[in-house]
Amino acid sequence: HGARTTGRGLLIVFEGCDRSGKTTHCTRLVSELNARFTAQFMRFPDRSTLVGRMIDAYLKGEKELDDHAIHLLFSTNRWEKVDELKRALENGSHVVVDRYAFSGVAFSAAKDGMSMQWCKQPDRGLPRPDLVCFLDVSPDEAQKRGGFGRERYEKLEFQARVRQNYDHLMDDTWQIIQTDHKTMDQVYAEVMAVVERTMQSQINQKPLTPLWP
Ligand code: 2DT
Repeated sequence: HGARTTGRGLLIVFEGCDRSGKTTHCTRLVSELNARFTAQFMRFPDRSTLVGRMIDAYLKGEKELDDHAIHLLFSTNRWEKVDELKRALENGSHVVVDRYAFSGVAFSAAKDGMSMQWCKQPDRGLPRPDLVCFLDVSPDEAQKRGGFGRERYEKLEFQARVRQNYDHLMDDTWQIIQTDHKTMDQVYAEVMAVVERTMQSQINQKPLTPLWP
């Protein structure tokens, strides 16, 4: 082996509406990356922490919270993991994240009286992903895949507003992958193609930058 020229790990985020297949593709990507590199999986909300348990109770409808308060808890749940995230990346591990600050903004800002501008502030300064894989699914197709579950937010009209908010968050780090009328393998091949392209861009030779400067 020659000199170590690998740089830091890539921060790869998956976003999308409910039933878009994020979790399936994240899990597969992590295991395939692990065959060649080291890769780690993270997901938000991380329901295992104290804050995560409050979020879980809120999502299940067992607990009521003001819209601002729950928004800040989702953000806290990311900040409490930021050291672990940065350490993994600096140690050269790729990190694949199932939902991130974009979900935070897209979902909270879908509520009346919650502005996108306000919603972005608590997550300012988190590491900006190198790649955001946005898995797009139409409401029709989502319904065919078994419909929405019982958690808060899993309603058609709400998901439509979330989808619109996502449009305002996209920038050149986003790759939109249409999942309607495609098999899991077809979608995954597209995921892998954008991941490979991101690796070839050598962006991991550059330091991490903060989100929403
Ligand atoms: P999962 O179904 O992926 O566990 O998500 N959400 C998520 C927010 O409202 N704000 C956030 O910051 C995050 C990360 C999206 C549970 C739900 O929580 C929503 C769906």
